[in-house]
Amino acid sequence: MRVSSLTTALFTGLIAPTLAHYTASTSSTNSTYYNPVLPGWHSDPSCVRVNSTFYCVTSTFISFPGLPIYVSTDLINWKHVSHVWNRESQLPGYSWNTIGQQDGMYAATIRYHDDTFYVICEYLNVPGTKAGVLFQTKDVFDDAAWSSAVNFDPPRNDPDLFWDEDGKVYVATQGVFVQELDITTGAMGAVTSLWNGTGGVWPEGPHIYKRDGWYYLLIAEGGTGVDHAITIARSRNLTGPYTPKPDNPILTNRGTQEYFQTVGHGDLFTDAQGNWWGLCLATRSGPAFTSYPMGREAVLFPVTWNEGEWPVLEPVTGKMNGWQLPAQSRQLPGLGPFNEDPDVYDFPAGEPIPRNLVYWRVPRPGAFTATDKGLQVVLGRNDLTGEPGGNQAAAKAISFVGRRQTHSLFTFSVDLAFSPQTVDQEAGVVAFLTQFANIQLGVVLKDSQLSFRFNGTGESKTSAVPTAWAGKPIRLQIQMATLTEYTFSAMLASNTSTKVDLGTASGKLLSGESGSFVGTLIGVYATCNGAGSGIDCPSGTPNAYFNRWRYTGDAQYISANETVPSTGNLSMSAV
Ligand SMILES: *[C@@H]1O[C@H](CO)[C@@H](O)[C@H](O)[C@H]1NC(C)=O
Ligand SMILES: *[C@@H]1O[C@H](CO)[C@@H](O)[C@H](O)[C@H]1NC(C)=O
Ligand SMILES: *[C@@H]1O[C@H](CO)[C@@H](O)[C@H](O)[C@H]1NC(C)=O
Ligand SMILES: *[C@@H]1O[C@H](CO)[C@@H](O)[C@H](O)[C@H]1NC(C)=O
Ligand SMILES: *[C@@H]1O[C@H](CO)[C@@H](O)[C@H](O)[C@H]1NC(C)=O
Ligand SMILES: *[C@@H]1O[C@H](CO)[C@@H](O)[C@H](O)[C@H]1NC(C)=O
Ligand SMILES: *[C@@H]1O[C@H](CO)[C@@H](O)[C@H](O)[C@H]1NC(C)=O
Ligand SMILES: CC(=O)N[C@H]1CO[C@H](CO)[C@@H](O)[C@@H]1O
Repeated sequence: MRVSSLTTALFTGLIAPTLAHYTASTSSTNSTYYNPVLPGWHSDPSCVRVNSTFYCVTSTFISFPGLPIYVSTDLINWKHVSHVWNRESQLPGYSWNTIGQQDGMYAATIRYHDDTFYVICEYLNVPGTKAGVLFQTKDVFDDAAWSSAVNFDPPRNDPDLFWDEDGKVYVATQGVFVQELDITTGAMGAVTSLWNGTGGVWPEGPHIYKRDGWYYLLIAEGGTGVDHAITIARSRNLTGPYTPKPDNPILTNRGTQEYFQTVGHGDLFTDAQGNWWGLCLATRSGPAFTSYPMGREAVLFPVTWNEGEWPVLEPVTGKMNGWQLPAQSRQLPGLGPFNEDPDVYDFPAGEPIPRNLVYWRVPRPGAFTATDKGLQVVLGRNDLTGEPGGNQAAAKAISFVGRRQTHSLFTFSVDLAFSPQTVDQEAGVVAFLTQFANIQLGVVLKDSQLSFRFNGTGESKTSAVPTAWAGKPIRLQIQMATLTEYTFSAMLASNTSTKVDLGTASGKLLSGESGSFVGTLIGVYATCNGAGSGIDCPSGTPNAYFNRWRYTGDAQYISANETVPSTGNLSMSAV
């Protein structure tokens, strides 16, 4: 499948001239590379360099584990080494009381001070809690080393974390305001208004840098859609007054025909040579901005920042040229995977669930277990919308796990062993943006008939599972073979020639609206569709077993008509 789609691309001339994702330029010391460097849903990136290694965090809203840490020494290959928020006990009760689909962990900032990494964030919309959360660790490669949260009460979201030369710590937030923060107690000082931006809506995502005697204040403006932009101001004094750069914004694709839209919300850092770079978010939608199921992804841009001058940020496109990149390397400590690598998961008993698989809120204890039959999933009483429990009860009762769609074109398949006993017991695969925007293909008992149920439109379509398939593992597949459409198929795991396509759905269904801040996850679900009571299915409900989980990236689009292979694929062919 993936070979033929690549071949098609080659023969139709849709392939980029350079076949490597990353090539050192021959004519100068500068390098060529392709965006996004963190494909798939990776919004609001914040990054820091320590020694020769780069560390980034991205926003995750309601999904759990949250706040992934990606590490790289070459700015291209990013290894997913931990999650800052990885245990319920770090923020007891927060997740299960989170109702809105885009509540939870907003934009974070990562910084390093005194041999310690800090990640500061705001967890929005849990009544009765302080929203500010500050975590720390001395070992980013170990989930367990991340601390519980120090809570604080910021006036707005998107906290920055800045150590001034006198050792005082400041938190700037949306608006843009600044306050001193006691990082041990969470106590905050008086609020000062720093800057209202240049007039775009939602001045937010602030980061403060001190350079050559100036405090620089970098922010996002215009909202996180097609008007998004990065603007900057500076002052000799941390609390202002700040003077805007005369020709703001310093980075945007607003009003352009670029494939990469919504460019904004970034963070700047140097490499070990002293050259400046930045990461920000962008959406591969083109100006039409209608089909972009991966949502907001992270892109890398070179920055020229001469002493005493304003920084100059290179415009974001698919093919980039800039400072010489550090030597390509995948030699990094800790467990992965790398963001663009394929999934080859068989869930051996006793092994942890792979790090890049995430849930919608903290899962119920015991709901997902690696067993000798594959990934055992306990059916949730509620369907993926959260009904019939609704709202709060839904928090504990959705059985869903998935990985980010990290490629424009991909193939995902998994083998399902499931024998529903009672009407409406169901398990299957799903392309999931939110509880209100997802496309499902399940195996379900309808009347006394084992059936497929495809739901791509809100109206479901059922068809009988061939009688010869009864009792055998069924391979369910989701594929994007074009930029605009998902195809859902089923086949006998033991004979792929039996493959039947059961439905197609537009990528537009998983773009924006209830999920404008998030991005599509590809995974599996299981539900008894409201039988039972509270948050439990009736006792005796069989579990679903998912095995041979495979996800392969088939192509990355870097413009509406050019593709490049992913770094995940390059790594497999021994670069
Ligand atoms: C950076 O290098 C210094 C000096 O070798 C070392 O003490 C420190 O632990 C390193 N920090 C990280 C995060 O690697
Ligand atoms: C930002 O706007 C508010 C409301 O108009 C105003 O009170 C505040 O002083 C402004 N802040 C700055 C730094 O100009
Ligand atoms: C800097 O800000 C502080 C606190 O707001 C103020 O006391 C001081 O006068 C300011 N300095 C200058 C040079 O503006
Ligand atoms: C190399 O890239 C930097 C950053 O974009 C740019 O400032 C510089 O002009 C480039 N040099 C050459 C020789 O292209
Ligand atoms: C189909 O999915 C939509 C969400 O995309 C949901 O609102 C609807 O309830 C689902 N229908 C069924 C029968 O599950
Ligand atoms: C596999 O399925 C195809 C299509 O139904 C069928 O023609 C073929 O005989 C099957 N092969 C085996 C070994 O059962
Ligand atoms: C891609 O599309 C652009 C804009 O529509 C066009 O100018 C360009 O020639 C196309 N390139 C290829 C390789 O088809
Ligand atoms: C999209 C892409 O480049 N796919 C390639 C990934 O690597 C395999 C093995 O080298 C190739 O066969 C694919 O064509």
